[in-house]
Amino acid sequence: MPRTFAGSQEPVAGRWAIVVARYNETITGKLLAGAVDTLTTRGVADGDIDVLWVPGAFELPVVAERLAAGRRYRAILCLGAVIRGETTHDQHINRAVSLGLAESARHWGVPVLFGVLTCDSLEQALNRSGGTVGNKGAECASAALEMASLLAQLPS
Ligand code: INI
Repeated sequence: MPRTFAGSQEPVAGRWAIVVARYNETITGKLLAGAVDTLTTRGVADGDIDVLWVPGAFELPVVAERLAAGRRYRAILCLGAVIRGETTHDQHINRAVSLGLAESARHWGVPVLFGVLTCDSLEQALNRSGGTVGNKGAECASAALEMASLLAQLPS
């Protein structure tokens, strides 16, 4: 019989960080609300959640790295909304952010969640921040709970 490890939605004790970009705040505010609602609905206390605002998505990795290095959080949820414009600016942001967050997660062994919408239009972003296609912030919170629970079960 194989020994199986799987995380659950039951919150492990500890603190949770949400780093959120102010750029496109009408969208990121909804992602934040979705993330906080999911965490608290599953049983995380409000007081165990720290929210940190950064100017734009590009600034998410430096804060995530600092928090991960401090080892105070069960998971670090990073939320942003990058919407394609007339130039390739969005591609540079998306690449730097996705690689940066993945690097911090791997290096420190802490779940660093990629809750950044990478959309072609405002409409796509609205649909993914509580509209017709769900809420990326809520999805991130659910993934954070599962990963924290799984990592807590693994031998160190
Ligand atoms: N930041 C975002 O979070 N979303 C965007 O769509 C965006 N666009 O399109 O420019 C954006 N730019 C700002 C960027 O994240 C940095 O804050 C800025 O470049 C300073 O480093």
